[in-house]
Amino acid sequence: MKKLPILCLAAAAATAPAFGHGDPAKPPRPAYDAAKVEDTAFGREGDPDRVARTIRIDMADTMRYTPSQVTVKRGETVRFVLHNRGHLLHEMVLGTAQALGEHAELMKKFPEMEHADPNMAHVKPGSSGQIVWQFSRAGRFEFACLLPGHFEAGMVGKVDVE
Ligand SMILES: [Cu+2]
Repeated sequence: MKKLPILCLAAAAATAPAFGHGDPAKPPRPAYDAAKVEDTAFGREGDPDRVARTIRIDMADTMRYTPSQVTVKRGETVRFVLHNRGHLLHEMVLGTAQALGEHAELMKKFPEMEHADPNMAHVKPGSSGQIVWQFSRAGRFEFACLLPGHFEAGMVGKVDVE
Protein backbone atom coordinates (compact mmCIF):
# COMPACT_ATOMS: atom_id res chain seq x y z
CA MET A 1 0.00 0.00 0.00
CA LYS A 2 1.16 3.44 -0.91
CA LYS A 3 2.15 5.65 1.98
CA LEU A 4 2.37 9.35 1.36
CA PRO A 5 5.15 10.28 3.78
CA ILE A 6 7.50 7.70 2.33
CA LEU A 7 6.69 8.83 -1.18
CA CYS A 8 7.43 12.41 -0.27
CA LEU A 9 10.74 11.57 1.32
CA ALA A 10 11.74 9.45 -1.65
CA ALA A 11 10.85 12.26 -4.02
CA ALA A 12 12.78 14.79 -1.97
CA ALA A 13 15.84 12.58 -1.84
CA ALA A 14 15.78 11.58 -5.49
CA THR A 15 15.36 15.00 -6.99
CA ALA A 16 17.83 17.79 -7.44
CA PRO A 17 17.16 20.60 -7.66
CA ALA A 18 14.28 20.24 -5.26
CA PHE A 19 11.06 21.88 -6.25
CA GLY A 20 9.18 23.50 -3.41
CA HIS A 21 5.80 22.28 -2.36
CA GLY A 22 3.51 23.87 -4.87
CA ASP A 23 6.31 25.47 -6.82
CA PRO A 24 4.83 26.67 -10.12
CA ALA A 25 7.95 25.26 -11.81
CA LYS A 26 7.24 21.77 -10.53
CA PRO A 27 7.30 19.01 -13.12
CA PRO A 28 3.88 18.24 -14.61
CA ARG A 29 1.98 15.25 -13.40
CA PRO A 30 2.14 12.42 -15.96
CA ALA A 31 -1.01 11.64 -17.96
CA TYR A 32 -3.40 9.00 -16.65
CA ASP A 33 -2.06 5.50 -17.26
CA ALA A 34 -4.30 2.66 -16.02
CA ALA A 35 -1.30 0.33 -15.78
CA LYS A 36 0.39 2.64 -13.29
CA VAL A 37 -2.53 3.33 -11.00
CA GLU A 38 -1.94 2.22 -7.43
CA ASP A 39 -4.58 1.48 -4.83
CA THR A 40 -4.39 3.42 -1.61
CA ALA A 41 -6.37 3.30 1.62
CA PHE A 42 -8.52 6.16 0.28
CA GLY A 43 -9.01 5.07 -3.34
CA ARG A 44 -7.10 5.44 -6.56
CA GLU A 45 -6.32 7.85 -9.35
CA GLY A 46 -9.43 8.19 -11.50
CA ASP A 47 -9.76 7.69 -15.23
CA PRO A 48 -10.61 11.12 -16.70
CA ASP A 49 -12.83 9.36 -19.26
CA ARG A 50 -14.96 7.84 -16.52
CA VAL A 51 -15.76 10.87 -14.43
CA ALA A 52 -19.26 10.51 -12.97
CA ARG A 53 -19.41 13.86 -11.22
CA THR A 54 -17.60 17.15 -11.02
CA ILE A 55 -17.29 18.84 -7.66
CA ARG A 56 -16.13 22.43 -7.52
CA ILE A 57 -14.18 23.52 -4.48
CA ASP A 58 -13.04 27.07 -3.79
CA MET A 59 -9.87 27.82 -1.83
CA ALA A 60 -9.50 31.03 0.15
CA ASP A 61 -6.85 32.87 2.15
CA THR A 62 -9.09 32.45 5.19
CA MET A 63 -7.61 28.92 5.07
CA ARG A 64 -10.94 27.40 4.19
CA TYR A 65 -12.34 25.27 1.42
CA THR A 66 -15.89 25.81 0.18
CA PRO A 67 -17.51 23.36 0.46
CA SER A 68 -15.46 21.75 3.20
CA GLN A 69 -17.45 18.54 3.22
CA VAL A 70 -18.49 16.39 0.28
CA THR A 71 -20.24 13.05 0.04
CA VAL A 72 -19.57 10.59 -2.77
CA LYS A 73 -20.66 7.06 -3.58
CA ARG A 74 -18.26 4.21 -3.25
CA GLY A 75 -16.77 3.43 -6.66
CA GLU A 76 -17.57 6.87 -8.01
CA THR A 77 -14.95 8.73 -10.04
CA VAL A 78 -14.97 12.40 -9.18
CA ARG A 79 -13.31 15.36 -10.82
CA PHE A 80 -12.50 18.01 -8.22
CA VAL A 81 -12.20 21.38 -9.90
CA LEU A 82 -10.31 23.69 -7.58
CA HIS A 83 -10.46 27.46 -7.76
CA ASN A 84 -8.01 29.54 -5.77
CA ARG A 85 -9.81 32.77 -4.87
CA GLY A 86 -6.99 34.12 -2.73
CA HIS A 87 -3.64 35.78 -3.15
CA LEU A 88 -1.66 32.89 -1.69
CA LEU A 89 -0.73 29.55 -3.18
CA HIS A 90 -2.99 26.75 -1.97
CA GLU A 91 -3.17 23.05 -2.57
CA MET A 92 -5.48 20.14 -2.09
CA VAL A 93 -4.06 16.81 -0.99
CA LEU A 94 -6.44 13.87 -0.61
CA GLY A 95 -5.73 11.20 1.96
CA THR A 96 -6.59 9.55 5.21
CA ALA A 97 -6.65 11.82 8.23
CA GLN A 98 -3.64 10.00 9.63
CA ALA A 99 -1.56 10.24 6.45
CA LEU A 100 -2.32 13.93 6.04
CA GLY A 101 -1.37 14.66 9.63
CA GLU A 102 1.91 12.81 9.23
CA HIS A 103 2.53 14.52 5.92
CA ALA A 104 1.95 17.94 7.49
CA GLU A 105 4.54 17.13 10.16
CA LEU A 106 7.01 16.13 7.45
CA MET A 107 6.37 19.38 5.62
CA LYS A 108 7.67 21.26 8.65
CA LYS A 109 10.93 19.34 8.53
CA PHE A 110 11.30 19.22 4.75
CA PRO A 111 9.60 22.28 3.32
CA GLU A 112 11.24 21.70 -0.07
CA MET A 113 9.56 18.35 -0.65
CA GLU A 114 8.50 17.79 -4.22
CA HIS A 115 4.97 16.71 -4.96
CA ALA A 116 3.32 15.76 -8.20
CA ASP A 117 1.24 12.78 -7.16
CA PRO A 118 -2.26 12.13 -8.54
CA ASN A 119 -3.94 12.72 -5.16
CA MET A 120 -2.84 16.35 -5.01
CA ALA A 121 -3.01 19.63 -6.89
CA HIS A 122 -1.28 22.95 -6.29
CA VAL A 123 -3.26 25.96 -7.37
CA LYS A 124 -1.78 29.39 -7.94
CA PRO A 125 -3.70 32.51 -6.89
CA GLY A 126 -6.51 33.25 -9.32
CA SER A 127 -5.94 29.95 -11.07
CA SER A 128 -7.60 26.56 -11.10
CA GLY A 129 -6.53 22.95 -10.93
CA GLN A 130 -8.05 19.53 -10.68
CA ILE A 131 -7.81 16.06 -9.23
CA VAL A 132 -9.58 13.03 -10.73
CA TRP A 133 -10.07 10.40 -8.08
CA GLN A 134 -11.98 7.15 -7.73
CA PHE A 135 -13.23 6.50 -4.23
CA SER A 136 -13.03 2.73 -4.23
CA ARG A 137 -13.35 2.35 -0.46
CA ALA A 138 -16.04 3.46 1.94
CA GLY A 139 -15.17 5.63 4.89
CA ARG A 140 -14.32 9.17 5.88
CA PHE A 141 -11.30 10.73 4.25
CA GLU A 142 -9.86 14.21 4.20
CA PHE A 143 -8.36 16.78 1.92
CA ALA A 144 -5.96 19.40 3.17
CA CYS A 145 -3.60 22.18 2.23
CA LEU A 146 -0.22 21.14 3.62
CA LEU A 147 1.59 24.37 2.89
CA PRO A 148 3.29 25.62 6.07
CA GLY A 149 0.74 27.14 8.44
CA HIS A 150 -2.29 26.36 6.30
CA PHE A 151 -3.03 22.90 7.67
CA GLU A 152 -2.51 24.17 11.21
CA ALA A 153 -4.92 27.04 10.52
CA GLY A 154 -7.62 24.54 9.67
CA MET A 155 -7.39 24.24 5.90
CA VAL A 156 -8.91 20.77 5.95
CA GLY A 157 -12.05 19.26 4.42
CA LYS A 158 -13.83 15.94 4.62
CA VAL A 159 -14.96 13.37 2.06
CA ASP A 160 -17.52 10.82 3.14
CA VAL A 161 -17.67 7.76 0.91
CA GLU A 162 -20.93 5.88 1.28
CU1 LIG B 1 -3.46 26.77 1.58
